[in-house]
Amino acid sequence: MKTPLRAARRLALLLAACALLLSGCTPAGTTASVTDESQILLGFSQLGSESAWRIGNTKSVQEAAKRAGVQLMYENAEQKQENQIKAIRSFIAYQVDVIAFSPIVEDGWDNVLTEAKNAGIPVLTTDRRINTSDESLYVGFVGSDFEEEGRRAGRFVLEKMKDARHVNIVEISGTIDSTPMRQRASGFREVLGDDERFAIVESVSGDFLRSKGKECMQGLLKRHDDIDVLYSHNDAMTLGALEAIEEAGLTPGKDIVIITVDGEQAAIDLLKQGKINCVVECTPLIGDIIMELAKKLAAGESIPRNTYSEESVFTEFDTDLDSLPPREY
Ligand code: GYE
Repeated sequence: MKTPLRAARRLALLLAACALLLSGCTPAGTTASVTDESQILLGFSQLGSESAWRIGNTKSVQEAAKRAGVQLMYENAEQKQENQIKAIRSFIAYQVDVIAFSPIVEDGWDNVLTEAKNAGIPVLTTDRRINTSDESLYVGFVGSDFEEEGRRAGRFVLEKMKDARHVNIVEISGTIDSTPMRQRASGFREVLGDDERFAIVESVSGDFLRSKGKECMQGLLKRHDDIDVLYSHNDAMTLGALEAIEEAGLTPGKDIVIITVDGEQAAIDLLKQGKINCVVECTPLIGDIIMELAKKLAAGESIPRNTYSEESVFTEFDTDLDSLPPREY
């Protein structure tokens, strides 16, 4: 069944490439080139470019595809679920071998993934997860353990504030209904448990964006004059929040303890300067493992249901921060 479909697909791609060559342009965000028959074709729907993390993730996927000899159809959904759904439909129309996508939110994928399943195309979710009652709609997940990231943030609060009698915490969370937002919040709460010394006085969503992180922090500082700890779900929002804190005449890292997630270079630099107290690592560098899994799927092999990245945590208590190699994001 695969051979005639593949031939038809290659022909469609060839015609599309010729048309593009003649018109001298390429469609925005699409990478489709015609190469040899043995290459697998992977459709990858990225959710957007909201943070340095995301940009590092896109780069990791694109470079890994080249290294692995995987032909990549890449689409950027610019933060819109409907664009991701369209991209997945176009991958199905092209009869790609494998679909990988980083779902912006967890709900709302059943219809399009049923179409992929009916077309016989295996689907891998990368970075974030989906919520579905039909677990057969995707074959596997590759990315981070966000619950553990939340727990690591919570454990740092316990350590740092061990002598405090009462701790007021504010939280700036990621995109509502996204996996990292839900799980980073729940892992954090799991560790703080019902220890009454710790009060999460307010939680607001900054959508993983630097500008919104700043706006959120400005609002939080207006509404609360006794914030001890900021737990921010990503570095981009943290960078914005730090601006708001400094503009309010406070010193981040001292007046307010700052905990952030991702570990981009900018956050590590601020940790070294004492403006951030704890960086929970979340790596976007999952391109190589995505290619490995995609090749297995294209060959009809099975893959693990979950593949997690190995991650660490960097804090003001570490003595070897200066020996950290430069970050790739
Ligand atoms: O933490 C954030 C990005 O889904 C893990 O999305 C990813 C998150 C990451 O915008 O910076």
